[in-house]
Amino acid sequence: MALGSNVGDREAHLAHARARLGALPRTRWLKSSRVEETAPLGPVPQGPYLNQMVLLETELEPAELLAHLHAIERERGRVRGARWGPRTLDLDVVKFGDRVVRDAALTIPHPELAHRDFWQRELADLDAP
Ligand code: A4P
Ligand code: MG
Repeated sequence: MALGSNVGDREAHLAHARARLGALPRTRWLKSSRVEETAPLGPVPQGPYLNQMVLLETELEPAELLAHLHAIERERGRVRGARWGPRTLDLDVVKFGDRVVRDAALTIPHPELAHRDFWQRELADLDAP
């Protein structure tokens, strides 16, 4: 699961997300990566992000997990503006075990997985002993 924030108190938004993800039903917190400051990607001019990756074990279905993620984003006042635009909190499912999902609401693995160096570094943190 990828966490991203580039508006407001970015550390506080990530801390809130970690706390809520660790308390999801039928879900166990395993570990988290480093927090990195990253230059904004994409066409919209905006401030730098804090990004982090967390590893969870869950019995939730991907769609159930997504509904929780949207609720957590809303708790931080997330307003859905331009795609790839600035946001208080963005929660993306990067991988879900070996599951492949391609429907209107979810694409797993996340299509940007191969293109984001910082995600690769953070995933490596999760792989480290
Ligand atoms: N959705 C589909 N697949 C997924 C998935 N695997 N995980 C759907 C989560 N959501 C997924 O998302 C729109 C819809 O995507 C969701 O309602 C869900 O049904 P959104 O969060 O409103 O839109 P978005 O985030 O603007 O678009 P998207 O495609 O999720 O973009 P990303 O990949 O989140 O990119 N620069 C830096 N440095 N760091 C960043 O983290 N992030 C973005 C946004 C742009 N630039 C960035 C970063
Ligand atoms: Mg997103």
